Amino acid sequence: ISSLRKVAEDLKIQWEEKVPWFPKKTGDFDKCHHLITRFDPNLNHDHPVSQTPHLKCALSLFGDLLPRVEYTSQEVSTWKEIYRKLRTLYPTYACKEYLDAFHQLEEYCGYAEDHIPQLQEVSRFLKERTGFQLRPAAGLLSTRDFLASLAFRVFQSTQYIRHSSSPMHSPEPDCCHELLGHIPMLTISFYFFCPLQDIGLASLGSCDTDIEKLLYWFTVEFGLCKQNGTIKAYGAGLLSSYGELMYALSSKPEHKPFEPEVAAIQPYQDQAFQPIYFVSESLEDTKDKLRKYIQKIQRPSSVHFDPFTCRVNVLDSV
Ligand code: NLE
Ligand code: FE2
Repeated sequence: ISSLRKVAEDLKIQWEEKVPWFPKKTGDFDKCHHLITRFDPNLNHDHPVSQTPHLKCALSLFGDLLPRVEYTSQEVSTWKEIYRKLRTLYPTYACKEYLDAFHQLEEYCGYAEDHIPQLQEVSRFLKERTGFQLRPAAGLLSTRDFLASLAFRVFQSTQYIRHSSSPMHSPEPDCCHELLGHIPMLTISFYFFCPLQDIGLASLGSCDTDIEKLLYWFTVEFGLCKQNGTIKAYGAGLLSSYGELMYALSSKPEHKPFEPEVAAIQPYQDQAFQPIYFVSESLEDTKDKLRKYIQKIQRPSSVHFDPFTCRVNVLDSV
């Protein structure tokens, strides 16, 4: 028996050496907030941060403890400008599901041009709708850390707002991007929450190259789809940037049919507008293709999310 135990232990060690560490429970997120710093806010005026992020101390907090931010009147006016402009564009450019969700948020979740919704109120609303929860993030996270949280139905969200000098587009996430781009789609359970959690689960323990192929960028962030014969946006990176939203739906960029294998290897342009966008036949088509593609991915082990304990169980770890 002891030699069997030794073999099991050796196998476990081998597996742990091969498979990158990943969180098994929400408490592990304290190890999942590696920031990517591409722009130094003090040197680069395009940086979306207009104030020092004050969130470091709050990172492990959840539920009713999400920090409130007192936005300055300058910040609220940046929000107002973006909100007003996007609101007039959505009926023409956003997919129908987004539009319905956005109206619901205005009605029930405090979305308004004079008020930047707090993560706390939004998280509570989301939890009721799709079981997703928010967690504050201090900046752009590594793809690995960001996707890992999706496996737990946790969406890591920035809280600061972009600089007032660049309202039309920000190269990195800020609260306009999270609140206007992501949150409406996160309330639509039927379309998005399942594939999104699947992407998260597929990322756990995967190597860096596989993580980059999980199709996150050209669907969740920059996806377009057909609706009643016209092309509409469902990607959050577009729905939060009035500059890129109009550009993406103009004749300037290239539009390609959404094929997961092609979209997965298309490099994502992280500082300016994308030269190529992928258009699916419908939102339903995005969802189906995404799920099939994710299911085919070979994983080092199979993982399962237990909604009662909010833990990820590793089923066959050798
Ligand atoms: N370009 C987006 C915006 O301006 O809101 C942010 C993209 C973050 C990946
Ligand atoms: Fe995003």
